[in-house]
Amino acid sequence: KVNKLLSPGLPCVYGHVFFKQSGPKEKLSVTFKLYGLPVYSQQPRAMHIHEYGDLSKGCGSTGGHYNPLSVNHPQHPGDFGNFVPVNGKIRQSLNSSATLFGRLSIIGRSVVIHAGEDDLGRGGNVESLLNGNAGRRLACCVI
Ligand SMILES: *[C@@H]1O[C@H](CO)[C@@H](O)[C@H](O)[C@H]1NC(C)=O
Ligand SMILES: [Cu+2]
Ligand SMILES: [Zn+2]
Repeated sequence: KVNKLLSPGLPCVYGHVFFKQSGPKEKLSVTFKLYGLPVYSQQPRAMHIHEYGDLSKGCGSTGGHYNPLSVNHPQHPGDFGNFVPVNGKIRQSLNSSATLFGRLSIIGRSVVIHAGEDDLGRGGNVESLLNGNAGRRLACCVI
């Protein structure tokens, strides 16, 4: 899937996020291949699964973090943490606690990459426990 952010003045991030899980009891592997970040910047960028796969108002209509169990950030199933681009690219894989199966499936939701760093719940304010104060939404796509 490919989607761009269309905010002027922000990097035009594009690429793919691959999800692979061979069964409901197996681990979900997530591979990020993202491009278009500033080549000389080592700014960490937060990535999350957001609740809605609704891009009708760009990344702004994807809602907050997908939080089916009503827990604090960064315990949401799609709290992927921070990614430091290398030469403007993020190419990384991780194992996630999210799932493609059953009632808590992330299919139809969205992935959002933010302009800023995720404070991982340590920001000392209410927003920190909701979204990690990760800033503007650079790009997003539907899972
Ligand atoms: C994901 O889990 C598998 C199986 O436990 C392991 O072999 C692999 O190294 C893990 N991948 C990452 C990126 O941590
Ligand atoms: Cu987010
Ligand atoms: Zn979160």
